[in-house]
Amino acid sequence: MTLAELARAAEGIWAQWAEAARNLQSLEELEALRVQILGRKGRLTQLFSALRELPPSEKAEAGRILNTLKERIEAALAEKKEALAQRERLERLARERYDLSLPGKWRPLGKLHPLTQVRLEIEEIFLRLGFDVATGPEIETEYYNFEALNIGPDHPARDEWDSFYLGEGVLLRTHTSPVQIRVMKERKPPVRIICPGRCFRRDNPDATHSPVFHQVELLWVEKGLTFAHLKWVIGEFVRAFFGPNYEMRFSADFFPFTEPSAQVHIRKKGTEKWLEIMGAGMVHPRVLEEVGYDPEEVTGFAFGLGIERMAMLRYGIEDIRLFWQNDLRFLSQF
Ligand code: YSA
Repeated sequence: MTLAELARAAEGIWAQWAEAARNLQSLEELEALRVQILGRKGRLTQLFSALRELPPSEKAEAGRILNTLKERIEAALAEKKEALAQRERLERLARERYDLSLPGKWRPLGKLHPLTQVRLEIEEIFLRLGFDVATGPEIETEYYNFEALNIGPDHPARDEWDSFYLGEGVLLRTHTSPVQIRVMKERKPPVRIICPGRCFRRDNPDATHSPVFHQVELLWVEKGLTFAHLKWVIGEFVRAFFGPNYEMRFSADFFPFTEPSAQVHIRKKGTEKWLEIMGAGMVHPRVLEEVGYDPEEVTGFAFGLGIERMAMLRYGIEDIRLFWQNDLRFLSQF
């Protein structure tokens, strides 16, 4: 190849670029053109290889021609690339334009079940008072559910807790009190816990009873605890949960695992009706002995309240069955 032929070929390449560049529609087409000219086997690259065939005296001039062409094409390519990219950007923006006047899509937000909300609130109150949360199994043995709580095999109190038996000596727990026993057997005093959980009784469903319901048990065992401490804790709880407009009263009751035992009632100040909210009492010495504590050394108190009952009082709900019906009109109010 001569210098003149090389210069003509270079012009031909520029003409090819100029012609093709006019009709380019996309960045892909631009890239294909770049490869055709500047790629490893591109026309200009091949022309650079042809430099070798020229006599040394012409090489410098030929090199200048090719480098100038290369720079021009590269600059034009960059300019074209920017223009095409800008065009594609504008087209995309036009395609993706949002119509802010369209109505939004309503996505309903999930919520915690009202019973869960009430349980968490009760837990929060007692956590602030320094209690830990403990849990125990829903499938229990007669020993933990009854015997260790001083409810012997023929004790009439067993009738009050009509139970679902799963097998010999194994049942669905009828209250959260067995968790007291499990925790006391594991820990040394002082013990300060609450145990929220599900309970099961063969109670016919009605406005205030459900065969499955929830309780929160509280237990505090330490040196020197008296009934006055129990009254103080319950008073703090009633104030925190129901507010200052409620008053409480205690009346005598009987539980085999507490002595003395009491029922706690509350009522709105200025109204007539007292409502029972929990059973409570000083832990029976036999229960303390059963778990290996010395009743001469430590005393304790406990109570058990129904979470459904708390929620019904708080929200003025008249029928416990509403909690289980999964009716969104009911649930979405909480
Ligand atoms: C008493 C003294 C203690 O030192 C510790 C705990 C207790 C409570 C005892 N273990 C107990 O279960 N007592 S209870 O039979 O009266 O139930 C306590 C609460 O559970 C009731 O006040 C009620 O709110 C709730 N409950 C009982 N059976 C229910 C029910 N809630 C809904 N449906 C049922 N079938």
